[in-house]
Order: sequence, then structure tokens, then C-alpha cells
Amino acid sequence: MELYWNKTIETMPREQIRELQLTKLRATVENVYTNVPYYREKMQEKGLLPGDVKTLDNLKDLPVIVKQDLRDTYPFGLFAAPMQDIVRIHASSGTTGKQTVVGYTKRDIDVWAECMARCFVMSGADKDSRIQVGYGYGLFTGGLGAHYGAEKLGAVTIPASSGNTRRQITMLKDFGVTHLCCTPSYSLYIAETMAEMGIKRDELKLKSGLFGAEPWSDAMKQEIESRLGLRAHDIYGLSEIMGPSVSQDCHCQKGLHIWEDCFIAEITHPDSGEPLGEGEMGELVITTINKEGFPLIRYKTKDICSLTYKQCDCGRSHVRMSKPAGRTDDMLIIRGVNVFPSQIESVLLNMGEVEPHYQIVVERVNNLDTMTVEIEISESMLSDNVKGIENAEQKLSKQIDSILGINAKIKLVEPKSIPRSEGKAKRIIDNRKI
Ligand code: DLL
Repeated sequence: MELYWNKTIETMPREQIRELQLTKLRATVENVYTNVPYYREKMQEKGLLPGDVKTLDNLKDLPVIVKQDLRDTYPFGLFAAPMQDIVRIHASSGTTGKQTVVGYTKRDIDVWAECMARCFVMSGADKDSRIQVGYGYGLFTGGLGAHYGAEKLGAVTIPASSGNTRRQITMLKDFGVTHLCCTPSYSLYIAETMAEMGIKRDELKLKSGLFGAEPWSDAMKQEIESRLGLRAHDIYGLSEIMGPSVSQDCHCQKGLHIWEDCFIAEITHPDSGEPLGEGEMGELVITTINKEGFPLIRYKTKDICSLTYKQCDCGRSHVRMSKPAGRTDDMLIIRGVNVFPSQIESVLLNMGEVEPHYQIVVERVNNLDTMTVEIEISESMLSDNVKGIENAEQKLSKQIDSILGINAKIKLVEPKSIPRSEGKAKRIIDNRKI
């Protein structure tokens, strides 16, 4: 089994990565200045010319781009290549507002498949693997993104898309699938349906899973690994930047390698935009330096993580981001304390008395935000009496208070009563009328 898909690039010494990044950054800035009036105006407002980018440090002088910029230029206003060179469109609906549209040239699709193939190899796949893509196909980047990477690798690619869970499981078993791609929440739904069908994990040949598109805790990872009998990898990406495979963890599983020949990563303070140092948690800001159709300079992802430039034991030199804790949009502020759903998930699952299916209901009562976590009771607790269940609820609530410092009401609910998801799970139900 090969350790790398592209050893020269993946293990390139840092000094060389930085040189490569500077060359590509300058070319990208020149490209958007020449071909995208919106960027030209933004740079002119700051009195900047492409030639002002002399070192990588100059990146922080360039204007940032936020989701609203994509909406303001809807649909094609930020495309840098002529429409006759665009071969694919993807879009993300988002939860609010107009959808955002991204475009790819033939070369962009090739680069994306290359990044994805690197991720597959990091998860132990090779051309003899059988890869089932359970991410949705369509405007969402998950399905087609993983698909092209799996084909580039030369693996048997099974375009299952999401949903149709029983058939999905039959294919996993009958086709001897070795690698599964889907959201972490969907992988649990698959495991649960397998149990209903009487299929044991040992009847499958699964080795690893490439799970992403939503935040998930380490505790959730352990649940998935034990239920499906595989190693769970964390794959990150976003449609604005490319789709899945912006980064992923290697077999060391100590952070997600960002492909730095394609992206420059910065961490900034989510509010002030001030640059933060290595190891500090903040908002991930990404610049694409290997894209033609839809290059983005300093895109504020809203995802919270930190970076480390330390050499990884796998031999890859590319920077690692910590597991994304969540999006700034999804951060809850409960009586002044900031908390992400994934932190609550982690505390509850580590207690081991509940199932990994939950929803957080937020309400405003007398001008104060209150939170109720509805989580499914484990089969073993089902026979407990009311008192036993109340005690368990109190215990879980105390644990959340002592670890996260927030006051959350816990409501244990019946197995299978929380809606299952075939894509991104909806964790928060916000009933606040703000
Ligand atoms: O979710 C792309 C993708 C598909 C990534 C399949 C991985 C696997 P969007 O729909 O544009 O694209 O959503 C992007 O999802 O900004 C994060 O908030 C979140 N996200 C993606 N991957 C992870 C992850 C795809 N591994 C948004 N952990 C991003 C946590 C993730 N959050």
C-alpha cells in the first residue's frame, strides 16, 4: 500500500511550500485583479495593486471576502474564467438567503480530484479499494467531489448518493465495500439500520470511512468506529473553496492536513479579523491559489479551529488544522457562555449512558436563553423507572455544567425518536424569536 498519492508535493520541505505559495498567490491576485471587476474595486479601495504582494506576509493586507460578497455578485460575478471555460457549477443553499454559486474549469476539476485522491490514500485506500460514495450527488459538492477522486485513484467507485439506506447496506455487503464516504450522522444511521436488518459489522469489509460536511466530536468518532468496525477519518471542505478534500486527517489522526499547494490558511479573530498565532483558536480564512474558475482571496469560512505547522509523523509537511469545533453561526451563547453543539455532544457521549442521537432546543424565557438537550436513552436504560431516568438526566446536566459551565436541561427521549439524517444533521432547533 502506498503511503502517499503525490509524495513530492505532500512531503515538500516547508521552505519550498512557502516559495510555491508566494508564486501562486501572486498569479492568483494578478488574475482576479485583471478578470474580476469586484476584486479590482475592493483592491483599489485599499490602494493596492497586484505588484504590492511581495511576500506571503502581504496576504494580510488584502481585502477579505465573506459569503455576502458571493450573494452580492450572484450568480457568476466572481468567476475569473470566461463562461466557455466553465465545465461545472455547484451551489450551496445555506440556511438563510440566496444560494451561492461556484464554477470550475476542467483544470479545477482535475485539481479537486487530485486533492481528493490524496485524501483517499491518507485513509488507506488504493486502486484495489471499493469506495461507496454516500454523500448526496447534485449541487452539493460531497457526492461528485468524492466520486472524481475515487475514480482518479483507480478504485471501484460506487455512486450510491445519500438515502435508500437498506439498499446502501446491501451494496456495502454484497460489493465488499472497503471505504465509505458520508456524513458522520448518516454513518450512524447506516449502523442502526444494519442492526435492524440483522447484519453484523463483521459481515462487511469496511476498513475506513471519510466522514465530514458537519462537525462531530471525538466521542462520536469512537461510536462510529465501534459500530461499523472501521477507522473514521475526518474530511473537511466547503463549496466556496472547492468541496470535500480541502483537508483531512492522515493515519496519525492528529489534525487535518490542508493541501498547501492549493490553499493558504490563516487563523484570525472572528470579530476583529486580527491575525492569530499558531495554536490559537479562531476563524479559518482560506485563499485558493490553484483555481481558475472561482478563485477566492481570504475567504472567511466561519469555521473555528487552530493550526499547527509542526512536522507530522506521517511525513507530510502540510499544515494541520484542528478538528473544526463548529461554525460561528452555530455557536450558542447561553447566559454569556459560548458553546458549540459538538462540545455538548462530546460531554454527553463520554458519559456512555445515551445514544449518539440528540438535538438542542434553544428558547428565550424572560429574556434569558435556555437550552434543552434532547438525547436518546440507551437500550439498557429503557427498563429504568421514572426516578432512575430523572437521576440520569440530572447527572448528565451536572456534568455539562462542570465541564462547559453552562446550564442545560437534559431530556432523555425514547430510542429512535430524534429525526435521523441522510446528510448534514440538524442539531439546533432555535425557538428564540429574536
Ligand atoms: O460540506 C463539503 C464537504 C462534503 C466536506 C463532504 C466534507 C465532506 P458545504 O455544504 O459548502 O460543503 O458546507 C461547508 O460544512 O464551512 C463547515 O462548517 C462544515 N464542514 C465541512 N466539513 C466539516 C468537517 C461541504 N469535517 C461547511 N468538520 C463548512 C466540521 C465541517 N465541519
